[in-house]
Amino acid sequence: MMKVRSFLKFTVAAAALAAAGVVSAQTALPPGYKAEYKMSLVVGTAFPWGKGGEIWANLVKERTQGRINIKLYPGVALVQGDQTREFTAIRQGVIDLAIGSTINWSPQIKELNLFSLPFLMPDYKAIDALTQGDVGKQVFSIVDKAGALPLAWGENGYREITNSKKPIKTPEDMKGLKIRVVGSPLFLDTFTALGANPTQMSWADAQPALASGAVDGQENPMSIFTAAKLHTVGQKNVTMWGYVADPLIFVVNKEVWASWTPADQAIVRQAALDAGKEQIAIARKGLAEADKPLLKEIAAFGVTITQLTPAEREAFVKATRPVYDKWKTQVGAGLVDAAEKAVAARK
Ligand code: X2X
Repeated sequence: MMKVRSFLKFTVAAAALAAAGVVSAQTALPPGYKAEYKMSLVVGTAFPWGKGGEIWANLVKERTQGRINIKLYPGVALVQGDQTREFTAIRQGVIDLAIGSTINWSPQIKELNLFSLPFLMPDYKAIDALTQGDVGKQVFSIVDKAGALPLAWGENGYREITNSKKPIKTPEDMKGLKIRVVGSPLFLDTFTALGANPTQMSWADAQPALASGAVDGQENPMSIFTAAKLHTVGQKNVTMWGYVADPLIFVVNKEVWASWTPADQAIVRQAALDAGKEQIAIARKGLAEADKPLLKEIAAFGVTITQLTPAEREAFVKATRPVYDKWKTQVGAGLVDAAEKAVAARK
């Protein structure tokens, strides 16, 4: 009786562990594998970005039968919320995998500022022309040399300007507005050129700063705006200017990568490509369609959405052109030339 009961207990416990994907009852982990790998993300699964992490982790777990078990760490928790230190932590192995914004890794990889050059990419086809073409390959080789293995592209999105004070239609409307920006100095230059008063802070600090009125505005993709409910922290004015878009890059720490069998490496790579494709579609949902249904949802929260005419937009392009020219040299004129050509040739 005792024997049967303890056997039952054991099988129930083993089945529970296997179901949880913690241990596979049949297959022990290959030598050198960790029981759990840490994936860093800035935002959680309520956002398209975090959703991409969840999709990638789930595909990997399924396709490796649980040999590679990835846990999500949103809020860049592994670097105490400081998103500008994420890339260094990946390289050092504090983070095993990540889906990171090109903006957040720009302090370590200056070429990633490419995507933050104001008004380089006028539409989604322009982003694709860069990431899915030769420029994307060049950027991946730069990221690789900088110390992490890039596997696939994702997308945060077009970063639109929002504020609590008034609708922005001209650069003059930005005079004196306190705008929270992310951690690349290029953003300080862009907003200074527009007459605003930019202040750099992490995403974690940005939300309370908006809520208290310490800053008037910020810039982020509309999918971040809705998931973070920025209309509840005073952001009642949105201007769709599409000045920059930040792609996301799926990466793995190099030592972790080397510890996996070639078959598992292939699975992780393919899962990143599949998840990236799906993640980009989620990020563009409601914005890539001609009638942009997401904007109607946002307007329903009492938010004023300003669309610029081409002439109005041109005034912002002109005002930021000196910043573009300065940063073209910093990024590397060759890479920017290649990007400009790819954008001009987009289909
Ligand atoms: O901090 C931001 O604005 C965010 C969430 O978009 C990034 O991580 C680049």
